[in-house]
Amino acid sequence: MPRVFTREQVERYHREGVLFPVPALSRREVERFCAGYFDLEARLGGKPSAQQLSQTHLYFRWAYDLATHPAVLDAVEAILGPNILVWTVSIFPKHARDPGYISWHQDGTYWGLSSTQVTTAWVALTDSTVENGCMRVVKGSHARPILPHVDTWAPHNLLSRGQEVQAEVREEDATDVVLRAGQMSLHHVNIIHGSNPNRTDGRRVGFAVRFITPDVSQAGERPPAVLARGRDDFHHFELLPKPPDGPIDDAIAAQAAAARRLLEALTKTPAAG
Ligand SMILES: O=C(O)CCC(=O)C(=O)O
Repeated sequence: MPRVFTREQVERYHREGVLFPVPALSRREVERFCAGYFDLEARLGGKPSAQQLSQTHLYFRWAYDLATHPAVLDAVEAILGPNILVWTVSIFPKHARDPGYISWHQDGTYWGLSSTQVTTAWVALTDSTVENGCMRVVKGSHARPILPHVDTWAPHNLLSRGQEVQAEVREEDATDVVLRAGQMSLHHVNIIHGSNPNRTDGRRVGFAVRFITPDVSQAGERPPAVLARGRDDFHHFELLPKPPDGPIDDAIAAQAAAARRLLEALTKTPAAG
């Protein structure tokens, strides 16, 4: 197993439900992945929603290469073990002075997955700061049971239905996950997390890769996944290959359809996202 973390760091992840900052990308790699993302964003009209931006790794080579980057996978392997699937990918952009925020929530509430062998690598494509609305977490909250959530439909909430956990989160219990471009965090599927609006003139972009172990299943028909490392002896997912570097218009149409399918699948679970 690649040793990217000390035993203490792995234990901290399991105790706190989050680990950061983890180095992942070089400056050149950040430039390459940002170029891929900003091109896609422009082609989608300049301000696509997070829901429009899911599953990019299945159709764009740059997004596949980022989701399966060796440094990302080495870190995930230290948490989940040698057999790893990319379940889904989401991108969370916040534009300059963007009022968009993410309410406190637990992902495990609405993903419809059969176990908590799930971790998210949130890779910063720009600096992610307190001022521009970095992710925030409540350390240790993943150890509590899944709490009730409501759909608020709040207009600037970046989650599809504005899902919000029904628990008061005190400011002093929140930790800011501050990252430089190219660094990432890992967070547990049940940790309470959210983020504030962007109060700066620059943008904030996070590329979130959701990883599972192959024994995990998802309610519904065999959804797509990517075998990132090791083997899959369970066959709960349809394993898709690395996407070709083909015509971008075809890739955009196929990705839009996949994003719609994922949203529909998640909408079938309570308090969906
Ligand atoms: O990008 C953010 O601010 C929050 C992201 C998030 O909710 C997630 O990755 O699960």
